[in-house]
Amino acid sequence: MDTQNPIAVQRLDYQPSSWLIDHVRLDFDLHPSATLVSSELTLRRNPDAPNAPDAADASSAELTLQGVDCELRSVQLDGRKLDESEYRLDERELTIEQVPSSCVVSIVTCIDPDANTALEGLYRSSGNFCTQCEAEGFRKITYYLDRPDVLSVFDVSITADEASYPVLLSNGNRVSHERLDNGRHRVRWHDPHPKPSYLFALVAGDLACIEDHFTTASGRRVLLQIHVERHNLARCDFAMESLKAAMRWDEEVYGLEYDLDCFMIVAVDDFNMGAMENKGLNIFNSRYILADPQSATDSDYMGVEAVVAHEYFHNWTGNRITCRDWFQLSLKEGLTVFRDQCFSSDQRSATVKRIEDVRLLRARQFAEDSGPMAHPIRPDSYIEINNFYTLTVYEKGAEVIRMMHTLLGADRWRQAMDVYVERHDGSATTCDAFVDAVQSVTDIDLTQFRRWYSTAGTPEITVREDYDASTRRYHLTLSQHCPDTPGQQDKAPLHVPIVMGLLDGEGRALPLTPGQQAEQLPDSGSATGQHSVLLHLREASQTFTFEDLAEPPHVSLLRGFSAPVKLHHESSNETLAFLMSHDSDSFNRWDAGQRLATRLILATMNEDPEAEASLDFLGQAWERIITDETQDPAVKAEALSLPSMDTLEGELQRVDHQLLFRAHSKVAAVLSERHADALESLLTEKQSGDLPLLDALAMGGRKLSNTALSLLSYLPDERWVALAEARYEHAGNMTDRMAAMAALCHSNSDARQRVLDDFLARAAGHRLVVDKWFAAQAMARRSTIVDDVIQLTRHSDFDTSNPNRLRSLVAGFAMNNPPGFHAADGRGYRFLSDQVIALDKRNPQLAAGLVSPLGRWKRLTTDAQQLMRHELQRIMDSGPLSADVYELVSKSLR
Ligand code: B3K
Ligand code: ZN
Repeated sequence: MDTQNPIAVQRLDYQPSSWLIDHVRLDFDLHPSATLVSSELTLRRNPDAPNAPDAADASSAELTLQGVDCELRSVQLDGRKLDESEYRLDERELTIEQVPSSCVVSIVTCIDPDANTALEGLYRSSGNFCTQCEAEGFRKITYYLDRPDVLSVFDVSITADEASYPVLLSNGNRVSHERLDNGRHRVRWHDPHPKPSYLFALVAGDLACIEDHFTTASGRRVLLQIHVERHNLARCDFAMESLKAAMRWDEEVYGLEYDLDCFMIVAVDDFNMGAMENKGLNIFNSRYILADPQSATDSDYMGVEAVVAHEYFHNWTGNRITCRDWFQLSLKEGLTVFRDQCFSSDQRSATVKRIEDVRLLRARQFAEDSGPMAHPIRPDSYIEINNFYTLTVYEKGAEVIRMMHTLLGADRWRQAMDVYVERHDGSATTCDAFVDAVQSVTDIDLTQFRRWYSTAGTPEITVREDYDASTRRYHLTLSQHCPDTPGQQDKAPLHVPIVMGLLDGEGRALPLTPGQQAEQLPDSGSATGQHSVLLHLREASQTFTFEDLAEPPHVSLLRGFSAPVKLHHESSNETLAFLMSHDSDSFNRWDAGQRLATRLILATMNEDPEAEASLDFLGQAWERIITDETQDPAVKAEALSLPSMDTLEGELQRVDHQLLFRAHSKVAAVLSERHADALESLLTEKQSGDLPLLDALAMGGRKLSNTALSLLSYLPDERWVALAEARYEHAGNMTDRMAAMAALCHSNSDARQRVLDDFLARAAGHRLVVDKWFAAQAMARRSTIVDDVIQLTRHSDFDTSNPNRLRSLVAGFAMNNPPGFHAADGRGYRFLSDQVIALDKRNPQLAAGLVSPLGRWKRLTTDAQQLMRHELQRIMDSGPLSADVYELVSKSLR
């Protein structure tokens, strides 16, 4: 693209398409470096477009189709081959000048899948053909109206060499198979559901599959297939179980059934993201399908379950009801993330799931909100849409949906979803239309709530408490403010649902009579709901009064993290420790511990004498947690995990990473020292070895003992290395083996190398396991880390053409190793910018995915700022950039 003149697309410029494609026929003649794609588009003018002709008007008009990197071989209009003078062609578009109001356009293009290193459009992975079309990859296959609001019925035929590509797949139902005489064969597919081009998929390869069936609530028998390379066949069972569980859950919770005769998943090794929800033919990064005890950790298993469910849930929220334009991306992504979060939390511990999701939001999404790319969940403008598949659109988008769920309660929420599906099934729509559907079932006025869709940044809520003994009244004043973000100043207040409760001095929940401003929680039957009320914070500052309290209460705010905000609440050590023990809301018990730990780490960093007192409170609380036999071990593990460096960064205006890291490590070391005996016995205690691998208790036990190990790794090597090596040797599963290796990577011991060598040898080339070997080393807290990482880029197993491998080392280092990445001499920054520059030429999306750690310079110390800016500038000056990298780097430099 012309980086001097990037074209920004604006949300408010949306216009309906002038043309519609009712039907498309696609014929693929597959060859690795010259695939012929013949298309036949049945077009008509869109009656709903501005300047649409009336029915009687048969006059002709211009037709512009998008196409990139495809060689145009021929164009026909209603069967007549067009002369070059009858159309215009440039690098992005094909324009046919005079086209009658309804017609058939036939196009032949030739594309080169083997040269496609960007992994967008049609490409090859491990010798097999596959596609990735969202957001705008279809235009790399043929010229088309490549936009999500043009929905067509697809008929696809695929012709390929039968020996090399015995399996030929596309969306919908298989219609026919024929053997041709030259060793080639042809399969035809028909997808009855009109869909936009971004949901098109094709796969051709030498694949094996596992099969199962699912009978829908209304009795339709659906064939389920997971296709993988033959040697991976034994690793697909968990993904299949997850798929069936997700299908059942969507029927039970939302009444949504699957709608085709077969549902297929294909796993490929080279994939830019997690997975893709193509209609009836999901294509996955193999890391979200393949799992067995020897190669996958518990969290890998959970990742498979969540992503399989997420892509399946898109069948309704995304595919049947899709986005009108890409600014509406959160319509499908925020909603579908919310749905997969609820699904996962129904499978096992809801508390742990909520904690994990909030950790991610605070560590990564809050950072996005306070950085150069801050944008609302419904962005207003983009240069490259692929840059907006962000944590904001996905995770904060899910929080916005969750808030509506909280406001309505589960029953009303289901009604809202029913209305949404009823109104919009089979169409492309907007976030506004979604909220309209929600509004139609509730008396709560959502006008102000809609600002969540247009406001960037994390709102900050400051808390003030006043108790008046004479009137027995307790006043809670909440003030909200949302910091300025690029292009947005002085933001209007949001409607923030605050779920809260009050506790007396004994830790008993105080009965709250909902007054004018506080309401009974709609889901008052739920665990959180019983003693909680819902406050609607709508003003910049609002005081809520609670009557008839004999003593000043302890307040528990934002239960279950009822809104994606930062809370500024000056609570004493006593109060936080009290809430850690007594809050009836399990999420807030955990969060009180996080707040106490944050206070302790920041006080340690500032050499504040207060640190001592916080340490005592936290230390005693940990003692109680460790010895509490009744608690879920997974929840205990969360309670014994300190807030991450990224989360702590979010609490600071200016960050000195080395100082923060030293304080973080010191606190970890002191706490480990205090509890060393208990932590060691957590490591050596009888593990729940007999329980089934994925039993919640067994998983929780592993999580707890591995948390203990990770804490011990802050002590001098001689205290824990032997233990870790023994644990590695006796590990019966990948979770324990990986945790022991990761801990040993921090040490300077011989054991480290022994274990690394052994791990790599055992991996025996299994790609996902080798990725772990790189990732564990990338995260090491070693003073030589930058050199170690550079050295690893020269390892024979390092491969920049495989996104998983590249990310495991490079993103692993830049995003999960703050002390290494922020090395004072700037070599961490230099390493990353070198990678971005080199990668941008091959795979812009992957390169762009690495840029964000370089965008946060404004919050660094002056020296670090200069070093980081220098690297951004170096990328900018390195030659023509992709639109992807250009957009992120130029916005980061502003
Ligand atoms: N919709 C895809 C993501 C596409 C990313 C394009 N750059 C997967 C998902 O969110 O389910
Ligand atoms: Zn999605």
